Amino acid sequence: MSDRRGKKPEIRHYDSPAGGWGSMRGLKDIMLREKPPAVIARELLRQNKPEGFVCVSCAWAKPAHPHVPEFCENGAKATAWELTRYRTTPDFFNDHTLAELRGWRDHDLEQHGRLTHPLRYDPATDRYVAVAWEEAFAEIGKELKALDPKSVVLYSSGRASLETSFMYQLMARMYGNQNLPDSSNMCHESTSVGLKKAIGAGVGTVLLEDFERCDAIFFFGQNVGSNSPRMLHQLKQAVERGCRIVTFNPLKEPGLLKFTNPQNVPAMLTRSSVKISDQYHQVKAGGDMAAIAGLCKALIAWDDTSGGVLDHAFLEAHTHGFQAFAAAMRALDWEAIEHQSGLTRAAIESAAAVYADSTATIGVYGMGLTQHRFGVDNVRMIVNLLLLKGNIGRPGAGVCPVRGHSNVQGQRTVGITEKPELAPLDTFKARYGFEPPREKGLDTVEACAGVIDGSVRGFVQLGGNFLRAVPDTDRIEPAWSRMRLTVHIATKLNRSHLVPGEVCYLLPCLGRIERDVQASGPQVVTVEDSTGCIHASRGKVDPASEALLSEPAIVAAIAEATLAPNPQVDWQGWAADYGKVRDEIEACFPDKFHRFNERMFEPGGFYKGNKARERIWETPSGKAEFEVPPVLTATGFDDAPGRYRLMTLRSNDQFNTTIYGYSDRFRGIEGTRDVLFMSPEDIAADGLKAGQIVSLVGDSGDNVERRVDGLMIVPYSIPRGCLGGYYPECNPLIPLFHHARESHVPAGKSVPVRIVA
Ligand SMILES: Nc1nc2c(c(=O)[nH]1)N[C@H]1C(S)=C(S)[C@@H](COP(=O)(O)OP(=O)(O)OC[C@H]3O[C@@H](n4cnc5c(=O)[nH]c(N)nc54)[C@H](O)[C@@H]3O)O[C@H]1N2
Ligand SMILES: Nc1nc2c(c(=O)[nH]1)N[C@H]1C(S)=C(S)[C@@H](COP(=O)(O)OP(=O)(O)OC[C@H]3O[C@@H](n4cnc5c(=O)[nH]c(N)nc54)[C@H](O)[C@@H]3O)O[C@H]1N2
Ligand SMILES: [Mo]
Repeated sequence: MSDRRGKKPEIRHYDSPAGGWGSMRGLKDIMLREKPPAVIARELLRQNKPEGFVCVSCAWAKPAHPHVPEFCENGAKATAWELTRYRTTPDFFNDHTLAELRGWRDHDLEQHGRLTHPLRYDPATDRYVAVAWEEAFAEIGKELKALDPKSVVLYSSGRASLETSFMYQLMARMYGNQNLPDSSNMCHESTSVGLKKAIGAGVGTVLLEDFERCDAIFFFGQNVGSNSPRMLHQLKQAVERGCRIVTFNPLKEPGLLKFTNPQNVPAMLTRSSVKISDQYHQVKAGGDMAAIAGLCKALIAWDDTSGGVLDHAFLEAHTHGFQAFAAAMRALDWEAIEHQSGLTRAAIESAAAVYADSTATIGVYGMGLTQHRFGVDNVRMIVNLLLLKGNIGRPGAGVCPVRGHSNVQGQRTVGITEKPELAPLDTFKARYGFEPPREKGLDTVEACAGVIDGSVRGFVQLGGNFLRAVPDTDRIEPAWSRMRLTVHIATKLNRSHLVPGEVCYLLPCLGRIERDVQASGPQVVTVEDSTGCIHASRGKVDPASEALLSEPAIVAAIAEATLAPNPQVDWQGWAADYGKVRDEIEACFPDKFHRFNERMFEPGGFYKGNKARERIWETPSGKAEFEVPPVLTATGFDDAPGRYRLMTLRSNDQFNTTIYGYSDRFRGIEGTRDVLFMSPEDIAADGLKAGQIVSLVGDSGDNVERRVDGLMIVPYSIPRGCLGGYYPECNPLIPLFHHARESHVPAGKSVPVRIVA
């Protein structure tokens, strides 16, 4: 049972396009395994449609005029995973103690199926046992009331709807804290901090229509083929129009090389594909700041000699700090840029030439920029590059952070934040008649530190798999069970649920694809995509179990059991009619959500707006800010003999800690996740062999042993000194303190490690 992988590990060479037949096979495999009900075909056609449901996988934008099937291989996998026929019932827990289940793999825990009944942990037998909902809420309320609110953390993973998220943050603040970390803290928080400082808005500035007008796309550290495959349609169309894509990524990612649209029958039959990246630069992990500095230096030099390269009118009217930035770039020497980026001057200049020729450029990025010690500075650097030619706030141009979870951006919009300045606290106070806490709450890293030092006593988890997603997992797990209270609202069993506090509840909820009927009738929820557009989502499938409650209903019941009655907050009334929650969101965030209930069905979503797109810069200087990069390498540690930079990566067969299977097709890995990608030159230099099993140990010099064993060496096209391994298996190697300065995003893309043969 604990190993369902079956297949023997296999390493292949992959040179097919992203999408294509491989994608159809990937989909077939999961359909056969999950055996979702026949309605699946109908559901897939409703995916990402104005009257349908919003995909539970990534946050990529949903077009106003969708394709007949507007889903990708991985979106379809996510749908099948939620609609699976399998169930994890209370009986299952009769047969398995938590100690035993802790020996199971992430894949096997979730693949066992949907949770069906509310469960309470019984320490006497080390098992979960069924409990009535009322009993669960009453005891959770009693426990929360007994705890100091400052010692309780209310985490959320970015899947919960705007309605649930609004209620959840209000509950936290009425309870008495803003300890509201969310998955964004491990993800695009470097964006929220960096873009806010640079352009006054913490989110991207592009809309889908900009992809129809750009003539260059600069792509940094985002694996589109696996993690936002629907975006390949926009990229393919752009390329076919003559747009040039320049990619910076340490790994050759097939999704960024070529693409066959699996929905295009002629292309499938002729096996023809479109080349995506015009140039592909294998920058060193953490070397982007140097690479972008090289681009900027080249552009500034060309402009100094012959003029006409930079947009001086824009720089003059709209930016602050250009002269200091330009002077710093002029002063850099190419040798340092080449050394720190791992790219030649000629390669960087050829990329700069594409940018110089472009009239409208989009800068796209993902975790390859944000998850570094200098992740915020990486984000600032991409803005520097765009500002040089006025590429923000103009049709076809802008900055495009590709968000992760389907509503992670939206949660922040409606108040899930530990930062008091980002929530309308005075409005909450006036509208709901309570005194909201004003001090900063705990973010993810601080919450982990609090669990370790014992100051965090209670932990509520709205979705997600915190204990598996965070760094330094081997240090945090032992401390986790010392907490008094742990409460999980979840759809499937995962590692976080298997390490109970003294009192522990596991509360199963409806998924977004399922029908949600409340006292006022069938409900609709809303989510915000990567481009700031807000969409309605209507579930239609029969719930996995009759005992499930919706997330808003669970949050409302916990709030009622915990908080003193408040005539201005009608928790049950809100849970009975989500339209009323949307009225509250509209009242608290009127600039973004006016006529919310009316506009939510607009095809393509309604745009919440972004001042930076209109070139209104909400920064202290009132202009877009250049930043002189403080360093050129984002790793935050020095190179040393034997020390490698480990990048922790997603495979094509997972959604974060949800492991669908063991096939990373694009990278040629089948049947295993225990691999280490390494350059053939380094393998030879270290006296190692392809296929050899090695261990990784942490090398951050703090005298804590961090170790992951049993990794098979796979020769791969990756710069020397860099390694690739999978997340979450490699998370024990990341020290908790190794995170982005300013944003506290764990620096999972350059972890200092050594190889032990
Ligand atoms: N199918 C699927 N879709 C997903 C997810 C999933 O797990 N599965 N997760 C969702 C979530 S929450 C998120 S945040 C996104 C994540 O999507 P991505 O942002 O694509 O994140 P990663 O897969 O971690 O990989 C980032 C890419 O950055 C590259 N990289 C690593 N280090 C560097 C560097 O220093 N510089 C540069 N230039 N590149 C680097 C890696 O080679 C890799 O191609 O995807 C979302 N969508
Ligand atoms: N080393 C390393 N660590 C990383 C990363 C990395 O690249 N490298 N990436 C980071 C990033 S970008 C992110 S976003 C985090 C992800 O961290 P999380 O968001 O905490 O983790 P997920 O794996 O997305 O959560 C999966 C669980 O969510 C629950 N779930 C699924 N659907 C629903 C639903 O509809 N409702 C509820 N209530 N529960 C649901 C299921 O029980 C499932 O087991 O991990 C971070 N950790
Ligand atoms: Mo993420």
